[in-house]
Amino acid sequence: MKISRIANITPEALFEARRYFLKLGAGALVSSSAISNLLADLPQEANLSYTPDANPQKLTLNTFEQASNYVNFYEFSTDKGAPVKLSQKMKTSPWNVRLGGEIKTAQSLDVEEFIAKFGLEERIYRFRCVEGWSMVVPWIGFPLYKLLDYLEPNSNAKYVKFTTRYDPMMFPDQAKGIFSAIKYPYVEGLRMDEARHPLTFIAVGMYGKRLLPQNGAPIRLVVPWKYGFKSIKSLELIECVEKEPLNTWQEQNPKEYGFYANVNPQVDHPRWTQAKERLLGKLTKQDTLMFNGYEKEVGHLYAGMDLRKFF
Ligand SMILES: Nc1nc2c(c(=O)[nH]1)N[C@H]1C(S)=C(S)[C@@H](COP(=O)(O)O)O[C@H]1N2
Ligand SMILES: [Mo]
Repeated sequence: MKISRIANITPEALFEARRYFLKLGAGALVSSSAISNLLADLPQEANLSYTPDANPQKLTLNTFEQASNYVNFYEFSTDKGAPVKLSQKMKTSPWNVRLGGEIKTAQSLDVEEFIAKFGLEERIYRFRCVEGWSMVVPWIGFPLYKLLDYLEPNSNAKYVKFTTRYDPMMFPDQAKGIFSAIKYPYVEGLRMDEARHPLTFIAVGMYGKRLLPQNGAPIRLVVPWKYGFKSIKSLELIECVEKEPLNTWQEQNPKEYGFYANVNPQVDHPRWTQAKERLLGKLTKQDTLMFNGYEKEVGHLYAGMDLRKFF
């Protein structure tokens, strides 16, 4: 098999590439990062292979253009459109994610290894930004519980903490130091039961292709029942931890943003209503749904909690 002939970087292709090198007898010398370096030269625009979402709720998708041209990615810019151009040169492959904290074996995995280990499926989810806009996106990735099962968290692991890459050469706003828009690296967190919920997703693609840089390439979190800021982009580190992580937006402004950030039309932001939202591409607003329409699936996680206090 010639590596240069792999059109699709599927799990099968990665395994075959690995087998090919092992056959060469260079096993000990060929690390997984060497393989991902080779795969990095392959065209990233190749379609991914994945199990499609049957879309039982018949959600109407936003267009790829809408979802990839109106973004929030402060590491590039606080502007909604500027990250599109500013992120064009972002080098997203090879890309290792470190895995640590209260787990059996600390390690790091390349994005291609996540794909090979956990497979890919599509999830069509509503996505609601705390600012009051929303969209419907077909993400490609795998549920976070698959990674957590593999990492075997110990009994101290009560939360999962996520950290975006810190690389001022890659991210212009990080290079501004004390003049940056927010404190970096961007951090997020989930309670372990939230992290293990089957809806909680790690995305490497959308609309059948790899994530574009501006959407958080090459690997990001997607938590569909929470405000968009929980869905942290361009992950560098995932840790299982004992204490509730102080997430970036809570640290930035604790009166306005909390840890939970569950979509809730009944609890307004101090400066605007959360009862309605503007779906990208629409001129009129629509009602925001409790837990962004996922109340049946996730409501039990918050039984007995005062959602005004735990906002
Ligand atoms: N690292 C990082 N992750 C981030 C952000 C960010 O600025 N930096 N913005 C968040 C916010 S506020 C939203 S609404 C979503 C936007 O995702 P999208 O641009 O792919 O729509 O990403 C979230 N993840
Ligand atoms: Mo957001």
